[in-house]
Amino acid sequence: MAHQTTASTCCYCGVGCGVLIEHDGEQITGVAGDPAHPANHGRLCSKGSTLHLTGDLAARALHPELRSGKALPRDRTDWDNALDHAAAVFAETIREHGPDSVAFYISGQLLTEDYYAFNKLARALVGTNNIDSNSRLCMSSAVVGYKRSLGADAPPCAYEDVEQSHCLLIAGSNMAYAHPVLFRRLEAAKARRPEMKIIVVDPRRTDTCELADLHLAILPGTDVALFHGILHILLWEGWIDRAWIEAHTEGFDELKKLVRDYSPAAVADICGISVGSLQTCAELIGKAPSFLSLWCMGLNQSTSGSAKNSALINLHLATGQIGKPGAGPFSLTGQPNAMGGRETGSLANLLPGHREAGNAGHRAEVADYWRIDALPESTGLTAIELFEAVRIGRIKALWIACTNPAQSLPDQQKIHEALAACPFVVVQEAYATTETCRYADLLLPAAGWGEKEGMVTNSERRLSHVRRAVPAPGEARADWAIVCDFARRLEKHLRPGRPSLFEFADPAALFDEYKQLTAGRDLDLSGLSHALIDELGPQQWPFPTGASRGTPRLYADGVFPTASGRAHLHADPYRAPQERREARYPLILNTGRLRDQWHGMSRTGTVARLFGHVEEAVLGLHPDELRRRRLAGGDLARLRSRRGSLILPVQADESIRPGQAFLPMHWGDRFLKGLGTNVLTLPACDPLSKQPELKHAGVEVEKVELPWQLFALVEGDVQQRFAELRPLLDGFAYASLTLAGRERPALLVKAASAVPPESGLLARIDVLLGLDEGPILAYDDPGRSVGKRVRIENGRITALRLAGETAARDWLKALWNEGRTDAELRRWMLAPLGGPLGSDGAIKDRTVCSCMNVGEAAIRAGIERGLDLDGLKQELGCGTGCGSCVPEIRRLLARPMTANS
Ligand SMILES: Nc1nc2c(c(=O)[nH]1)N[C@H]1C(S)=C(S)[C@@H](COP(=O)(O)OP(=O)(O)OC[C@H]3O[C@@H](n4cnc5c(=O)[nH]c(N)nc54)[C@H](O)[C@@H]3O)O[C@H]1N2
Ligand SMILES: Nc1nc2c(c(=O)[nH]1)N[C@H]1C(S)=C(S)[C@@H](COP(=O)(O)OP(=O)(O)OC[C@H]3O[C@@H](n4cnc5c(=O)[nH]c(N)nc54)[C@H](O)[C@@H]3O)O[C@H]1N2
Ligand code: SF4
Ligand SMILES: [Mo]
Repeated sequence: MAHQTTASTCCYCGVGCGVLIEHDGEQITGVAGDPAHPANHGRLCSKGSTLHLTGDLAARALHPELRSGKALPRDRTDWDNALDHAAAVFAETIREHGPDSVAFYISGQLLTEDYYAFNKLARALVGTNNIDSNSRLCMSSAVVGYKRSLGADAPPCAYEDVEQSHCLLIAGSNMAYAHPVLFRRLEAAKARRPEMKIIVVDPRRTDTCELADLHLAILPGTDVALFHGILHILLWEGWIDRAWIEAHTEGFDELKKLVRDYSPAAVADICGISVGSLQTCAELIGKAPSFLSLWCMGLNQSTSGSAKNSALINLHLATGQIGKPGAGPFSLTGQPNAMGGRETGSLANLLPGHREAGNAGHRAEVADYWRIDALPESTGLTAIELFEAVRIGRIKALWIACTNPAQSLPDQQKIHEALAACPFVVVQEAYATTETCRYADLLLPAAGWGEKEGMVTNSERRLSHVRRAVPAPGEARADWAIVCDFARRLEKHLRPGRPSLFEFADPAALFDEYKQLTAGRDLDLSGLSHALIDELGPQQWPFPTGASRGTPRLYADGVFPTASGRAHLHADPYRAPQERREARYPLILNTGRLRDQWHGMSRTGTVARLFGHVEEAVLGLHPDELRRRRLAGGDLARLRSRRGSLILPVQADESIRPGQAFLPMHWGDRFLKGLGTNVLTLPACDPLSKQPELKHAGVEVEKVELPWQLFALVEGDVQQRFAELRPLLDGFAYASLTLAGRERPALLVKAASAVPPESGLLARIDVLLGLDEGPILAYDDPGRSVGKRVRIENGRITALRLAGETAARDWLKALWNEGRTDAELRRWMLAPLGGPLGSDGAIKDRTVCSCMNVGEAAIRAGIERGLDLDGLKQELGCGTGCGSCVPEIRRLLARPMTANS
C-alpha cells in the first residue's frame, strides 16, 4: 500500500507529544514530531524519535497462550478458549471466595477507554474495589497532595506557564531525562529570557541542573524540612501575600506555628545545605513576579510523599502564586495516561469522575448511572497491599494489564513469591518478554503503540486522540476489546439473562458513556468526543458541554473546589525516611531514570542504539565511597539491602554525594541476573497515598572476587538468542545481557563467576552464539574453560566470545563496531591470552548523541580543540537531532577535563 501518515501520540512520557506515524498500512516505517500538536510543536526526544525501531516481532506476544498447570509450559490457544477459560476461573473463584478474592492490577499506560472498561468490570460486574494501578508507584502522592490542599486532583497549570514563569522550582524531577521535550521548551524559554531563575532540588547533580541558577543537593528525603524552611524565611522577610492568604486559604495560623521551628540553621542542617543557599532560594521565590514549581518522583515516591506535595503547594498558597500566568504547583505526570487513570478512577480508592470509592453518595451516583444496584463498599487494596494479599493466598485470581510488576514493584523477592503462589494469573501484554509474563497462566496478546485507538490526557490536562496506524500483529487485540469481550463472558456466569453492561462497538462509544460521569465535576469533559478532538485538536479539561475550547489554567478566581471554597494550608512536620544510614547499611540507594530507556525496557530494550548512552547496569557511587571500599570503576561488587542483593559493576560518579548510591530503575531480572533493582527497595508506604519509598533504601557495597569472566557478542536474531541464552546464565554469579550496535544490532553478554563453569555450559553457550562451527578463529583451553573465539564473515566480526579472561573486550568490541578485521586481530588470536598486542589500547567510548551517533570521546576532543556548543554542533553534528543530549554536552563543556568520569 502507498505511504501514509497517521497523527497519533508518543506512548512514553506524560509530556504527551504528538507524533506522525509513517507507514504503508501494514508496517510502521518512521516517525516524526507533529508540528500541529500543542505539547511538542514538532519536537521528539531520543525515545520518541526511535519508536518505529521498536517493532521487533520476536519480542511481541502474538497469540493467546494458556497452561493447564503451574509447572507446565503454556500452549497456544484461541481467543474463545482463552477468555471462556478466564471467565470460568474468575466466576468460580468469586462464587467460592467472594468478589474480593480477585483483583486487577492495571497501568498508567492504558488508554482512557481501556481504563474505563476495567473499572466497570471490577466495580460493576465483579463487585470489588480491588483494582489498582502502577500509578500507585508514581502519582498517588500528587493525587493526595492536590486533593487535600486544593480540593480536587487537578494540576492547575499549562506548559506555557513553564515558559512564562519568572522563577521555577524543579524538585525531585530530572526532566532533562524524563520529560525531555518540555525541558527543550524550558531551555528555549530561558535562552529567550535569561532573567528567568531556575532552582533544582535534587540530591544528585542531574543533567537538569545544567539549566539551574541554583542547585540544592539536599540530603535525600528532606524536602518537607526544606519547604518549611523556605516558608519560614518568606514569613520572616514578609515575602508572602497576606491579603490572598486571608481571602483564599485556611490553616495559616497552624502552619505559621509549625514553621517557626524550621529556622534557617536547623533546616540547613537537616537538608545538608548551606544557610546561604537556603536564603538565596527563598529570596528567588519570594521576590519573583511569578513562581511555578515542577515536581515528580523525588517527591512522590516517599513515605512523606503526601507531606512533600502539600508542603510545596503551601509555598504557592502563601505567596498567592497560583491561577495566574507563569505560576502554580505543577506536578509532572510520568506515564502517557496517568492523568486518564486518575480521571476514570483507576486507583482502588477512586471512582470515575474524580469520585471516592469510600463515599456512599459517589458510589450511588455511579451505580445509578451504570444501572446496577450498588457499588462495593469494602475498601480496595492498593498495589503493595494487593500483592501481599496475593502472596498470602487471599487473592486467588489476578489480572495484570500493561504493567510489569515482577520488575517494577519494590521488594521483588516477595512479588515473585506472590506471582508464583497465585492460583491463576492473567497477563495482558504487548511484549512476551517481560519478567511478569513468566508467571502468566494465561497470556493475552495486546495491541500496542500505533495499533490501537483511544484517548490520553497529558500532564497539562490535555486530551489527545491516539490513532491507530496499522493492524496489531498476530492475534493481538486492543485492550478495551479484550476487557469487554471477557466481561461479556463473565456476565453469563454472574448476571445471566440480563442486558450486557459491555456492549461497546468502539472506543468512541466507551468514551461517550464515560464522559457523562464527569459532567458537572471539576474535570468536566462532557463536551469532548473523539470527533471533536479530530476537529479542534487536543484540548485541556475542563471542557463542559457547549464549550468551544479547553481551559489552560485553573483557579484564576482564587475559588477552590473545597467545602469552604478555600485552599488548605497543611502543617505536616518533617519526618525522616524509613531507612536511615547505619553501620550495616551506610549508603542510601536512590533509583531513577536513564535518558534513553523506558521502565522495564520491554520496548526500548529492543532498540540497540538506545543502549549506546548507557550500555549496562552499573551502580554509581561517589569516588570517595569507591576508594573507601578499595573499588575501582568497572569492578564487580555486591550491593545488598535488608531484602536482597545484586552483583554488578560500580562506577565513579561525582554527581552523587558521599553516603549515597544511584542505580537506574530499569534493570530487571531479564537484563541483570538477580531480580533487578527492586530486589533492594522497600515496600514502606506513605500513610495517605500508599505510595512506596522507591528512592530511599539503606544499602552497602562490597567488592566480590569473580575472576572467571565471560564476554560475548553476537549479531542477528537478537530476541531469540536473548531468550535462549538468558536461562543458561543463571549459573553465573553475575550476568548482564544487553544490546549493542546500531545498523547491525547485537546481543552483548557479560558474566562472571568465582570458578570456571563446567565446560559443557560454555559449549552450549557457543552453540547459541553460532561459535561452534563455520568461519571461526578459536583458541581454546577447555580444561580451564579459558579461551577466545571470533566468527568472521565477509571480512567482518559477526560474533565473538572471550572466556576466563576478558582484557581484550573493549578493543574487540570496537573492531566489531567498526567492521574491521586486521592483521593485529589474527596475531592476537594466535597468542595464548591477554589484551590486544601493541595496539593503541582499548577504546571505551559511549554514545552521547544518539540521533547523530556521536560519542563522548569525539565531543571531548572537540572541546579540547576549543569548540563551544555551537562549534560542536556544527562540526560533529551532535545535539542537532532531537536535542536530548544537549544538557550532557553542556555538562561536558562546563566540567574540567577528567578522564573517563
Ligand atoms: N527516559 C525516561 N523518561 C521517563 C520514564 C522512563 O522510564 N524513562 N518514565 C516516566 C515515568 S512513569 C515517570 S514517573 C517519570 C519520572 O520522572 P522523574 O521523577 O523526573 O525521574 P526519576 O529519575 O525517577 O527521579 C527524579 C529525581 O528524583 C531525585 N530524588 C531522589 N530522592 C529525592 C528526594 O528525596 N528529594 C528530591 N527532591 N529528589 C529526589 C533523583 O535523584 C532523580 O534525579 O519519568 C517519565 N519519563
Ligand atoms: N526502584 C524503582 N522502581 C520503580 C520506579 C522508580 O523510580 N524506582 N518508578 C515506578 C514508576 S513511577 C512506575 S510508573 C513504574 C512503571 O513500571 P511498569 O508499569 O512495570 O513499567 P513498564 O515496563 O512500562 O510496563 C508496562 C508494560 O506494558 C506493556 N505494554 C506496552 N503497551 C501496551 C499496551 O498497549 N497494552 C498492554 N496490555 N501492554 C502494553 C509493556 O510491554 C510493559 O511490559 O515503575 C515503578 N518502579
Ligand atoms: S518527551 Fe519524548 S518520551 Fe515524552 S512524549 Fe515526548 S517524545 Fe515521547
Ligand atoms: Mo511513573
